[in-house]
This record gives sequence, structure tokens and C-alpha cells, in this order.
Amino acid sequence: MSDIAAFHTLLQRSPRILAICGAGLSASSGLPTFRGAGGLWRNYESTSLATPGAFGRDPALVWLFYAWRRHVCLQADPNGGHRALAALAKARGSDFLCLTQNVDNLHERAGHPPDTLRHLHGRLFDLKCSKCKKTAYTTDDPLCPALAPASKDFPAGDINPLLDPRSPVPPIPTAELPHCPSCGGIQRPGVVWFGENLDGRMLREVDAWIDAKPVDIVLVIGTSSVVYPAAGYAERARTRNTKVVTVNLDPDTEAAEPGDLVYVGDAAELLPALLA
Ligand code: BV8
Ligand code: ZN
Repeated sequence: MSDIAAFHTLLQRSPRILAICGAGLSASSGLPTFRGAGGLWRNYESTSLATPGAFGRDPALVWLFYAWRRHVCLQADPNGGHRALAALAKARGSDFLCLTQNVDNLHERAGHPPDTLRHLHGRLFDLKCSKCKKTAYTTDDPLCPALAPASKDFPAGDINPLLDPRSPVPPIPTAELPHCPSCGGIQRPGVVWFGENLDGRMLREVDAWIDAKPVDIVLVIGTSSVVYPAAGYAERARTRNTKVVTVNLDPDTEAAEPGDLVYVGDAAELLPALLA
């Protein structure tokens, strides 16, 4: 594993930094990751619920999944990793850009300046109308009476029936799910699902930032780097003389390539030390 002093030397002589963040950054705040231990919800792979098809087939189940994630996120706090990135953003201004795959709002709640943060996969607290596409931000919890089961807390040790595959999913008529106040269409979480395009304008802005001046360091934080196009940024950086620095709990993470600086550990602990 690379030593922290080496990184500090590199950081001092590296004016421009791009960060790519994944679910591992929020893991220490208590938010489940997508793959590995955190990747199951009831007995569903989280990724199997993050698709338009899943929502079309069973909007109530998908809404309960996202309403539960909203609730868990609102109970969580940003960690040292979010705060260290926010501090770097404030120090470096437009020479820093943070691309997060995370849909939680922990970056913002850590004080990350919005102009240096891009949510590649959308935001958990955006509601998007499936019909007119109108999008509204709300942290209401529960979102609506029918989704109240997702906002219940249980004493430590008690099993939340919503998370227990042996307990039936509470049936929710579609009419009782969130609907658009303008056109009456059913609303969905304002996130990018698998098979959906990311925001084209945002991607063009990111490319323009990357191409404007050389990027000195790409930080790859808490991500398995299996999802594209997010995983492509570090790959592209390696073809230029940009240093890729991987921060991951897994010593064998596939996110790192030979030549990267690799820091193994909890991003919540490592980032404050690295970015100090
Ligand atoms: C697209 C939002 C063009 C929702 C997410 C077939 C059909 C269609 C598309 C594809 C296809 N085959 C491939 C694709 C492309 C697809 C893709 O990449 N698939 C992968 C799985 C192969 N991509 C897309 O579909 C994208 N759109 O390409 O559009 C297109 C259109 C149509 C057809 C073709 C192409 C859209 C991708 C966005 C999907 N939405 N999230 C939601 O959140 O519910 S992705 C989801 O995965 C999350 O955003 C998550 O962030 C992301 C990546 O996962 P990670 O963040 O890396 O999390 P993971 O759990 O995997 O890993 C955690 C890591 O942290 C681990 O390495 C672990 O070791 C580490 N860790 C754990 N704890 C800590 C830690 N590290 C540090 N500290 C700790 N404490
Ligand atoms: Zn609408």
C-alpha cells in the first residue's frame, strides 16, 4: 500500500484533481453498498431493482426500496470522507471536480459546493414524473402515506419486516404511489437506472472540464468501477499522464490497475488523512 506522505507530496504539486466516488464512500455513514455484503435488499439484488423494467413491473416494490433508502439516508450523517472532499473543493475551486455515482445527499450535507459536484446517476431526493418529466426535490419522509412502512424504525435487534424476505411486501395500489401534481403521471425516483442514459449535457460539461487543462490526479474512491460510463473516467486518465489514486476497503479491488497509487482502508478514515 502507498504511504500517505507520498500522496501529500503528490497533492502539493498537483493543481487539478478529479474525484470519482462510489457507494463505499457512504458505507461508513451506514448506507448499504450495491455489491458485496450491502448489495441485497430483501432477497433482491439492488441492481435488479434499479431498472425501468423493475419499476414498470412492480412500481410499489421499487418505491418501497427507494423510500427505504431515502429514510436510511436521512438518518445518516456525512462522514470524514465527504467532509474532506468538500474541504478540497473549497480549497481548489474550479480546479477540482467530484463525480459521484452516489444518489445520496451526504456530499451536500458535508458542505460540498454544488458547482464542483456532479451526480452522475441522479439524486435519491429528486422525484421525476414518468409522463411530463417534471422533477422536484423533496426530503419528505414518508413521501406519502402508502410508503410509510419504509420509514419505520425498529429497535436494534428487531427485524424490520420490510427487509425480511419471509414477510410479504405490503400491497400498495399504484394510485397511492407518488403522482405528479401537474399532470397526474406516476412519479419515480430521480435516479438513472441501468439501461438509461445519463444526462447528456452534464456529460458534455464533464468532458469539457477534463479537456480544458491537464488533470493531475484522478481519485477513485469507494467504487468497484464496474458501472459505465462512470468507470471510464479513470481508464481514460490512465491513457494520459494522470496519476490514478484508488481508495478502497478491498485490498484486491479491481478498481486499481498497476501503476496506480492504492490506499486500502475505509474512505471515511483515509480521505481526511490523505487530503489534509
Ligand atoms: C448507460 C442509480 C447508455 C440508481 C446506478 C446492458 C444493457 C444496458 C446497459 C448496459 C448493459 N451492459 C452494460 C451496460 C452499461 C451499464 C453498466 O455499466 N452495467 C454494468 C453493471 C456492467 N450502464 C448503464 O446502464 C448506464 N447507462 O450506459 O446508458 C446505454 C443505454 C442503453 C443501453 C446500453 C447503454 C447507467 C448506469 C447507472 C445505473 N444506476 N445507480 C440507484 O442508486 O439505485 S449504478 C449503481 O452502481 C450506483 O450508482 C453505484 O454507485 C454504482 C456503482 O457501484 P459502486 O458505487 O461502485 O458500488 P459497489 O457496491 O459496486 O462497490 C462499492 C465499492 O466500495 C467496493 O469496491 C468496495 O470494496 C468499496 N468499499 C466498501 N466499503 C468501503 C469501500 N471503500 C472504501 N471505504 C469503505 N468503507
Ligand atoms: Zn407530470
